[in-house]
Amino acid sequence: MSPPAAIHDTPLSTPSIPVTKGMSVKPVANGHPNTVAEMQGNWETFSFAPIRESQVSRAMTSRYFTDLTTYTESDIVIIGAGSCGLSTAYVLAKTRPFLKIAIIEAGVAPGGGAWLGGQLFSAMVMRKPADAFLREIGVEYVDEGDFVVVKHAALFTATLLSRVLAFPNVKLFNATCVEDLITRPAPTEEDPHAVRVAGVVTNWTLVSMHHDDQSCMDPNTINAPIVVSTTGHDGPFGAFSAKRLVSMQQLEKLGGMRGLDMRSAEDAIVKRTREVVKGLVIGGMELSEVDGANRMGPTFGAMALSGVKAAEEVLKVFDE
Ligand code: 48N
Repeated sequence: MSPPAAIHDTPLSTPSIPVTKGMSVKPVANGHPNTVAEMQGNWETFSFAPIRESQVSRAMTSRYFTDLTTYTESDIVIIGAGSCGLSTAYVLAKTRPFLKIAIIEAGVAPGGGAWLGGQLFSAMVMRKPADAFLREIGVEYVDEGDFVVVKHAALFTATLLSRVLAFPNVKLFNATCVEDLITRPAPTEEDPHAVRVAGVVTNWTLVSMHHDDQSCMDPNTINAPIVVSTTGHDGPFGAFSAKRLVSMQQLEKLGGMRGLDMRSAEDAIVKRTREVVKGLVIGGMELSEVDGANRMGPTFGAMALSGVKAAEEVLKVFDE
């Protein structure tokens, strides 16, 4: 368990963006250039440093499997690297640099539905006070009064992704799918069959998509005392944990996302982000499938602030 909160809470108000001050450059044997400027105009003599294919393989696989071994016992697992999952990861990684945070993303490309603003238009709208999160991570916007506009949704998502990946206590496992939840019996007076979530069951996404046409391809596991599920409301894997809770009788039925109502949807999603069953916090648009909240359509402030709230719900568990 992590040391008491007081030791290392990092307030969000000081946007200390983790930027590498200039990478150390080990000298290469035959005096390669160290700057782009030195290369320009010298292409005749240009060549890359020597390499053997196995060096590349070892550089990738040694790191990946070290990470997999390190994070097989995580403090927190976040399912889904969309705008809500990444916002959750940012807040947790920044305020608790001692917690190991694993993000499991089914797509090769993280980011979920936040690469475009709506109907393939590029600008992204966030209603105030979500502009505070944009200032926190350092994304410029145009202030339109009650809302702000980021010139391209990819600027928000790429900036947030880069901030999250720069934290040393975060590991993103993309192209990896959560196929199930690890559970432990946690009977209550109301429900003797109640469980608590204690981690996730994973597989390569491409494997998950072919269980029907290949022989058994068993999964892997990651243990964690708390899981945050932000798998969105649609798509082939949408609302994964909400649906799984229903099929394991931990939720009676899906609430079913309601029609689009921007004014009610965003407040509801942020306010209701919570620990739905012990050990499992659900946020973002997946929550609309649990509670039957309305959808908000092409505005993303609730995703960022649901992530802020989800992080707060997680820290309650660590501060118990
Ligand atoms: O972007 P999404 O789908 O989900 P959120 O909640 O982060 O953001 C939702 C937002 O993009 C909207 O839908 C906007 C606001 N529109 C609302 C509206 O009314 O239409 O990201 C979910 C991520 C995706 O990247 C999926 O690939 C991933 O979760 N995912 C999974 N990753 C691993 N294992 C799984 N089982 C899984 N299921 C989904």
